[in-house]
Amino acid sequence: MSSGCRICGGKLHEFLDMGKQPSANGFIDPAETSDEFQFRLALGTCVGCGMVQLVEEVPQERRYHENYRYHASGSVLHRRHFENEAGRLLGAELNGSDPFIVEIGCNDGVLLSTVAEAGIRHLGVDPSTNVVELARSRGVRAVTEFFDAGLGESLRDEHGHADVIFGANTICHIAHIDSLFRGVDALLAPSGVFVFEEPYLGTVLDHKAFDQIYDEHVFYFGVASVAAMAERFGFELVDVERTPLHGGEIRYTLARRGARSVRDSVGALLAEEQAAGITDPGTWRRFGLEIDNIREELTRLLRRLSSEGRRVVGYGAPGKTSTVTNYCGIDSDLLPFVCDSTRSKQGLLIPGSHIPVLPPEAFSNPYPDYALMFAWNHADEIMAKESEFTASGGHWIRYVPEVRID
Ligand code: JHZ
Ligand code: ZN
Repeated sequence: MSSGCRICGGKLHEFLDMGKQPSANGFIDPAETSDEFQFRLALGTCVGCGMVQLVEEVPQERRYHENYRYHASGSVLHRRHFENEAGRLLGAELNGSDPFIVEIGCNDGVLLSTVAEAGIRHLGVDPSTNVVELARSRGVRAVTEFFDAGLGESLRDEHGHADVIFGANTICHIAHIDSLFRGVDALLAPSGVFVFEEPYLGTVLDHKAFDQIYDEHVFYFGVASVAAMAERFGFELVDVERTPLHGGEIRYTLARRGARSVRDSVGALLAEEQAAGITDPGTWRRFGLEIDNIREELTRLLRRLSSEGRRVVGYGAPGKTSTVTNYCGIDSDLLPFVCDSTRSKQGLLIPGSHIPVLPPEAFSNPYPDYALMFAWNHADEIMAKESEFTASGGHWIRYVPEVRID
């Protein structure tokens, strides 16, 4: 059972139970499928501060370790996005004398490699050794650690204050949020900014992106809940901006309370959230019914295609694939394999559903009749790369925001 809100201790109102699920990036060896770890994937809203969060959680050591499978540089879209983001920070924030940026969850150095090239003092912090090694090979200075209060203090003692603390698809993964903010408080310069971009609750709702719900995403940030969280820990949400990755995220900029003026963007998005009823229990009850429908339609479609003798395979093995296949009960009978360009996922099985992950070459050898697009947030890049598939009569299947054949 949950012990309440991780931010304010308030009671969690549970609104969605997606059943027993594995850790989404816990790809497994075909020889080691017994005794697979599972937890109950359920979401609740805090009645005190409004933060949507997992009811139960998976220990962080199980999620981040020497074999973290997600490599942030795996798409052109991501590389360009973080190059631009680094450029923006270099121009707007890292322009004083001897500036310093710390990235929490630097992964393979997708952002910091640009900062390193510019010769700016930086430090990546990431608990997963394998991705830290990749970052180092790109000239990034990085340490293998979980960020918390103690680390924030020791980094300040060793390197001095940071002008920017950055995180992308990381801050919502950190359950010990109080310790995280104490670390940020210790490390951040008085006029510095804490910037993070993360999956957006509003996008989950609009796109019915139920596959963004998995163990790594402990929190489902919204503008109102992040503003409340910032305030609780002595900060202020001063700017928000929509960014395009993962179907639509928000970049939050926090400063120490009163240190910067609050941009109009904050009020504007808050108003949008209110109009959308993002915190209303009824909204999420409907969401639960809608995703039940997606599950029914998708499995019905896959069963029909299978009974008609059509070949269907999956494209992409993002963390999302685990939620979709396990929630919908899709196994290797319905989907013999998925292909993915990440070498360290190939040869392994999707956790829970045990669908094999093969290299992209398997896709064209020969092309299937239909391909289920799991990496839908990279659809433009993938469909352009695989244009031969549709040219030769193949069809893409989408499942968010609705089941559809293209
Ligand atoms: P992608 C990530 O989740 C990880 P995931 C993390 N947990 C998080 O918080 C969220 O983002 C927000 C493959 N691919 O980016 C590579 C191809 O095969 O949607 C990846 O395995 N061919 C930190 O896992 C997957 O698709 C291609 O051409 O949902 C995409 O994973 C391309 C472009 C990608 O992240
Ligand atoms: Zn709370």
